[in-house]
Formats: sequence, structure tokens, C-alpha cells
Amino acid sequence: MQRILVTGGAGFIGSNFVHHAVSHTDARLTVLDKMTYAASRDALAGLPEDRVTVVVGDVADAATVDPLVAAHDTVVHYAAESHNDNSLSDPSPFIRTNLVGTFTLLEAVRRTGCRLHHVSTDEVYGDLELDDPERFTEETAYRPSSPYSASKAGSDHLVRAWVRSFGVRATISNCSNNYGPWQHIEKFIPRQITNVLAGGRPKLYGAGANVRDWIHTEDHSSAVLRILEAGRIGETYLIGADGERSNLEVVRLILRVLGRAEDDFEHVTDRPGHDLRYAIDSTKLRKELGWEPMFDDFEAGMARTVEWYRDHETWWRPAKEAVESAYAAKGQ
Ligand code: NAD
Ligand code: TDX
Repeated sequence: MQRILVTGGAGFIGSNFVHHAVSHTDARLTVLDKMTYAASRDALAGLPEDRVTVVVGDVADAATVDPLVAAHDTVVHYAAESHNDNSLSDPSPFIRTNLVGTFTLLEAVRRTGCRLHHVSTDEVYGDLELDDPERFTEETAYRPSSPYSASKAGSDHLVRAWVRSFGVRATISNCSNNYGPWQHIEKFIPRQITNVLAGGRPKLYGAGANVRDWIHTEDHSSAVLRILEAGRIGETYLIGADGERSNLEVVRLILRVLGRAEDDFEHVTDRPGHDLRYAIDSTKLRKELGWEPMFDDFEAGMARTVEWYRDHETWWRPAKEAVESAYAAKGQ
């Protein structure tokens, strides 16, 4: 593993992986990123110039992708449109980037024999009842609910088909909800933290009973690196850290960490088609590849994340007004 191409490497999770790979391997990395609203050059600051190169370009553009893939032996594919609410307002970029982008990469790795790791989400499995004793496993049937999760499910299917039909050397991971530094403030946890820091209140969709299975982004990166090192070609690995919490619990925790009353939040219009609960069983990854999460104290991780947003107000503040106006227009 000498030369790794990281698509979407200027986003929340991809940039974390680039830092993680620089610290834990001797590989040279190239980031391919379109630099959409979700990207951040600041998230890539401080990396050694002789090990990390940034290329601005579209993963769905074969003229950009083909020569880049040919110059690398491994591709880790994070690039995506990633926000469910945006996919409900305008699904078209989700189809292009998540489906056509993955197709474009697959055709390039098919020609060159490059190893591909495809980063996906637990949302491809739809949702669970709150009291369901089962969690998602690698055997769970696909049942996506939103344009975002349907586009990710479709991209997973493309990868599996290219493995089976063309012998492409690929692995897939489906991870649960990430939190940590550099997450865009449109997403749940940073939105609520920055609402409070900006003098407002957290906004909970519906009653707040929906459950997400939280994992620190650093644990997601260590899992992806472990799959690159030891994962079996053609296999899927679910990544999760046993972090189930209702949205209401998370909002109360954020308010507590920020020294505010735990009921100082607002209920707002629910998300259409809102998935009720996600929960990951990551036994395969743990038993087969010996991976374990390191950030298993959610309260401590949240306290550090709150501090991070407090310290990085100059990063998030310029986007805050536009993000909140777009939500307000939808009653959220
Ligand atoms: P993000 O929105 O923060 O980052 C996505 C990055 O992809 C951005 O830097 C953006 O500029 C880039 N990008 C978008 N379209 C592109 C294109 N056409 N060509 C090249 N680059 C493009 O997303 P994230 O939260 O970091 O998610 C990264 C990946 O992980 C996605 O594939 C997502 O589906 C998956 N994932 C996310 C989570 C989560 O909790 N956020 C959980 C599981 C899986
Ligand atoms: O203001 C809010 N209030 C609220 O109650 C927002 C933005 C969200 N929510 C709820 C909706 C969800 O139940 O919080 C939960 C988390 O919402 P998001 O941060 O939008 O994440 P989710 O829709 O669960 O999807 C995330 O996890 C899986 C990522 O955005 C995806 O990229 C990933 O695939």
C-alpha cells in the first residue's frame, strides 16, 4: 500500500482518514475532491507536503479519474453528497456523485487492477423498530428510505456487481453515524452545538425518539485502515461502536455540557420518511480483523467535540446563517 487515492478527502470523514493514514502508515496520499460546500481545506492543514497532494476535481468525470487511478495502487472512496435533508430538497447531485461517481471509479479500477475500498452507510438497510432486539449485520436486506440512502445502496450494488462480473478487487464498509471535529454544521450534532454557541436553541425533529448509533470519526478511520490491511476482497464489513442514543438524549447531553437547562430546546417539523432507528452489529469486523473502537466514552467525546466547535468558530460561523435560513424555510 504505497499510493492511496482518497476521494472526498476534504470532507468530514475523508479528511480524518487522511490524517489517520499519514500517522499510521508510510503511504503517499492524493486527495481527489470537488470542493463542494461540504469540503474544507482547513481540515487538511498541517499535513506533510511530500506525502499528501490535493487535486480538485469531480469523481464522476472519467477524464479526471482515469489517470489518477492509474497512478495509484489503492483507492478509498469517500466522495459523496452526504446529507439526507438535502437529498429531499434536490436529489439530482446525489444521483450524479454517488451513483455515476462510483461507476466512474469502478470502470477505472477495472482497467488498472487497482484495489478499491468503498465507504458506505448503515442507512442502506432502512430502519429498525425501537424495541427490535436485532441489529444490522452484513446479511441484512437492503431497504433504503431516502434519495441519499437509495443512492448509497445503489453504489454498493454497483461495487458488488463489478467484483462478481469483472473481478474488481474491492471491499465495502457500512458505518453508523459519525461525530467529531470538522463535521459540517448542517448535520445534527454540530448544528445543535453551534445553535447554542450562537445564542439559540437546539432543534429536534419531531419528538426526538429516533435512535442513531454514534461512532467517533477516528474509530471509523481506524476500521477502514484495518480493512485495507487485512479485509478479504469482495467482503462487506459493518462498522459500529455500540453507541445507540435517542436524538433527545443527545440534545440533553449537549445542553448539559454547555451548562444550559436540559429542556432548553425546540421541537421542529419532522423529516419526511424519517428513519426511526439504526443499530450496527460489528462482530464480523471485530472477530475477523481484530478491530476495536478506542473512543467508547460518548459523554467525553461529546465534551471534546463541543470544545472543538467553541475553538473553531471562525471556521463554522460564515456558513451558519445560510444553513439556518434553509432549515427555517422548511419549518426546521
Ligand atoms: P461530507 O459531505 O462531509 O464530505 C463529502 C466530501 O466529498 C466533500 O469534501 C465534498 O466536496 C466531496 N465531494 C462531493 N461530491 C464530489 C464529487 N462529485 N467529486 C469529488 N468530490 C466530491 O461527507 P462525510 O460525512 O465525510 O461522508 C463521507 C462518506 O462517508 C460518504 O460516502 C458517506 O456516505 C459515508 N458515511 C458517512 C457517515 C456519517 O455519519 N457522516 C456514516 C457512514 C458513511
Ligand atoms: O436539526 C436536526 N434535528 C434533528 O433532530 C438535524 C439536522 C437532524 N435531526 C435528526 C435526524 C436524525 O434522526 O438527528 C438525526 C441525525 O441526523 P443527521 O445528522 O442528518 O444524520 P442522518 O440522517 O442519521 O445521516 C447521517 O448518518 C449516516 C449522515 O448524515 C449520513 O451521511 C450517514 O450515511
